[in-house]
Amino acid sequence: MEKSALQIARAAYQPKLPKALQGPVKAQEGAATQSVGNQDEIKALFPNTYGMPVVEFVPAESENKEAINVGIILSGGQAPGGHNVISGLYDGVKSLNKDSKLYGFLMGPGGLVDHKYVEFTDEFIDEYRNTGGFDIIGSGRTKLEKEAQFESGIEILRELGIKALVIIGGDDSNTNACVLAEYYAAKKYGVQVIGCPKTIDGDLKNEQIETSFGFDTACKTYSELVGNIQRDCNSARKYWHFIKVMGRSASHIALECALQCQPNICLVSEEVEAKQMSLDDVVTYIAKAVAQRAADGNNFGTVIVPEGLIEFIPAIKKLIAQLNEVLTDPATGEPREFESAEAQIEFVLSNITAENKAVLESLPADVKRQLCLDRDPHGNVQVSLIETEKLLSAMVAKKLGEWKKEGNYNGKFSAQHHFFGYEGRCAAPSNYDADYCYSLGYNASRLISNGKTGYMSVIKNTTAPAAEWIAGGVPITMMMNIERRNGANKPVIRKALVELDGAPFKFFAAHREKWAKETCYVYPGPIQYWGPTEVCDQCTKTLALEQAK
Ligand code: FBP
Repeated sequence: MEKSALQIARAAYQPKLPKALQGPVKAQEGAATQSVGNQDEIKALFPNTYGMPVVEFVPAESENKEAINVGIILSGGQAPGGHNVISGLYDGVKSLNKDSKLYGFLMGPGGLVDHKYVEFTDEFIDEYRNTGGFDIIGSGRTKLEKEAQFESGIEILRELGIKALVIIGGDDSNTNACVLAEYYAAKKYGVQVIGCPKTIDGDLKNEQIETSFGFDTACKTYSELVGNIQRDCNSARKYWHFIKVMGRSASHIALECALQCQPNICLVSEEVEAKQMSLDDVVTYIAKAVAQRAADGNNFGTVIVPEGLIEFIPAIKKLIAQLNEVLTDPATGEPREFESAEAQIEFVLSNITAENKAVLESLPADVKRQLCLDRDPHGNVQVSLIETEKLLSAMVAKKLGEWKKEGNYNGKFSAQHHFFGYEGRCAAPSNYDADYCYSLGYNASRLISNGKTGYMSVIKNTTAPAAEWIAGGVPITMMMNIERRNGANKPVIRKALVELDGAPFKFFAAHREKWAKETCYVYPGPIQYWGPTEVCDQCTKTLALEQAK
């Protein structure tokens, strides 16, 4: 594979490990744990993996050095640092015993079910150290949740002598990792399952997980781009830029970009929902800021729009909830099949309430179509396909036109649109993500050698220098509760949305009026890998504000 100069230099970077993982470790166990909600139901569903203690690794004299064969799966959307989780796990199992083997299942969980895999070697792994992307083995969104899949999986695991499986994924994939761990434990198959917290969206975090990997690099990549646009915007002074950023549900990415770049406007879906804002309220909010800046002679600005916004507007949220119900076949729990898109739309229109139908009919034709048709394999609306940034700017233009006629606005409004998503998901990992991911992978090897299953690999205290990071594991059941998903009650890991009383949002809320009126853009520039710590080794502003004691 041909490499750029940066890739060659980056390959030589040795990711930092917490001090506790630099030699032999032993597991220090805490008290029995409870799930975050619905304790009795979760306990009944996970009798073999419920209530286990939180684990912290501390230095030991010696450790279990038995050779072990391990498998790894990348699940869901790409996130910078995935290759370092794999190289960390590889180095971890090899440091235990050079005869240990690591296998990668290809193209996501489907690789386990279909028995498609590769064995990692030194040369193979070395090609991918500190690089972005998931292309080392590919990723996929196949849901691993059926007994037949688990049984097919065990066949290949037995054939390869694999005793532990590491699943790198977001909340849904880690929930499924836990279901698999429980299944294999109940059947006494002797295969451990360990999860690893991944998603650029940043919504897999809680008391135990400080951040999901990839969030840091993705936000820094988007912030560089937002900063570049702001500089262009402030140079030409003639456009309003509507910038949508990824985040299927939570607005953490939008908020982090706002904290880094100080745009004129940043919408936060969670606030829109809490304030019960309608689409028209959101449009009026933006239009007022545009009009206020126009009155000051500033016919330009930037608006950051979170990808998931549409799902948080209460009337649309209600509509989507009903769409999810009617489009799921109650007999199988699977999406209903239709002969054509038209038949699907027809079915939807005749099976939803009059109120929801009115909301659906009020939306532009393409948005209406996307809501009715497109679902990912987890049954979620594919919000990345909905062009919210264009929808909003068209509605703002219309409103300003009305105000102009009434004599309440006298500016110029010309919009540009951007969507930053795929640009950031495979970026070369920042030093933070390179170190964090390598540590997560290496740490997973110690969870395995300590016999754990149904645990998520966790690294804490990450606002401190890497040597002071704390390594360990958290039982996945501890993060679960029961939620309604696609027409059924399911055990799931609770998704972390932006907390409106949390430090990052409060900081933003305290500054946004000034940022809207004045032009106080910050231009963060590209990620730096070499140089002073305050430039190269910083965590996100979200994490710094959250962890500030
Ligand atoms: P994960 O939650 O699987 O990490 O993926 C998140 C995400 O990047 C979202 O931000 C985005 O909405 C979605 O993936 C896009 O998915 P796809 O790659 O299937 O288009």
